[in-house]
Amino acid sequence: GEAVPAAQKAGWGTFLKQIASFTGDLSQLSAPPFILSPTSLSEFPSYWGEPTKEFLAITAGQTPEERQLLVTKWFLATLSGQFTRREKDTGSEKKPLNPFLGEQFIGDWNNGEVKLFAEQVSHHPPVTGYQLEGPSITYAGNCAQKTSFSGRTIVVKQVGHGILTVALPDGSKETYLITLPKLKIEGLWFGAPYVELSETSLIQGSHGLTTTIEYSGKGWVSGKAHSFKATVAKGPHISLANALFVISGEWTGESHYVKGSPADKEGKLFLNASGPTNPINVKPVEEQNEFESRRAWKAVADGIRKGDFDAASVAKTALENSERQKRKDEAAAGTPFQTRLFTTVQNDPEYHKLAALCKHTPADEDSYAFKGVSA
Ligand code: 0T9
Repeated sequence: GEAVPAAQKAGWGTFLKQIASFTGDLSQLSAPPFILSPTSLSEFPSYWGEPTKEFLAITAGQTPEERQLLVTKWFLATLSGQFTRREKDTGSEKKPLNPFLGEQFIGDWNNGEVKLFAEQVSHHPPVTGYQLEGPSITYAGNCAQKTSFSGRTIVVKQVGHGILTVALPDGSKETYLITLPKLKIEGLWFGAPYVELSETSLIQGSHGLTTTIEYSGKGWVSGKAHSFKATVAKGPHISLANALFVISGEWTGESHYVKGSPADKEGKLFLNASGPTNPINVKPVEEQNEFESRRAWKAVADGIRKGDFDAASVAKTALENSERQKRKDEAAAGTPFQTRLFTTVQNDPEYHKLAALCKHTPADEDSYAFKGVSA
């Protein structure tokens, strides 16, 4: 563990042993201070909106094929934020704060042109629901994680999906199901965890086109970290022969595309994912409501940032105890907690329709519909 501060080496060793023998919810384990992030997991949906330009460009697509490519470009443009931002900013992946039930994260981009609403809709297991809204386009999703341990790697299955809805000029609607890739957390042994993506994820349009994205890392065919190959075809990808487009490269850097199935041609530039990012704008803490993440976690986050871990720990215990008390009170009063921004939707027909098109087995998970906010 060369990245582990000397004073925390023993703690890191204990933590690794705990992880190795653990199944279930990693967020429940307490980790040594050097690996703690002052940011809550409820903020992560903002990565979907950071490629704001790519998100807004989708509605300008003239044909289903063009829009399928634009949705694919936006999706790929979100990945470097989702999976390498913490490493880029702080040198390693960090353990995010575990959101409390009903925690909210709200913000916008381009002076309100695109808005984000996120809410922690479940605490055990942790599930975040979110909605991204722009002119004539919304993206609604939910995300939970199932973790297991394999060798020296944490394997994280993302449970959840997103549905992008585009309002077309003729008044009709087009939808896209986004499934989420599996991730591996490597570098744990050295105290410098980072994320690599693996296996496949899908983007299924209601018009019948499917993007199948296959992820690979160091030591795979290309040998390069953070690599992918995506095919756009009618239906889920089986062979390269039926592909309308093939896009390949690195989701942290450049990718290129070719029309039709490629020989070895590199093709034209599809996306450069290493450009500047457009961070979300969030109200100052003083103006936030009491359920908003940065306000609720302020004392904990300040403690972590200043290196005052005793203060952070006292504040965190206070927050957790107060949450536990609320659940007890609700149970005693027979009035279970109600989410404020989202409602649960079981067996969302849109999800099942799109999942059938790409032969994705719908997971046994709920969807969440955004209720809107009364200003
Ligand atoms: C949804 C994303 C997700 C959340 C994070 C696994 C993880 C929590 C979930 C899946 C976002 O859209 C994308 C990116 C990163 C994922 C996190 C990486 C990570 O390590 C944590 C887990 C819970 C840990 O903190 C493990 C402990 C620690 C030793 C690793 C730093």
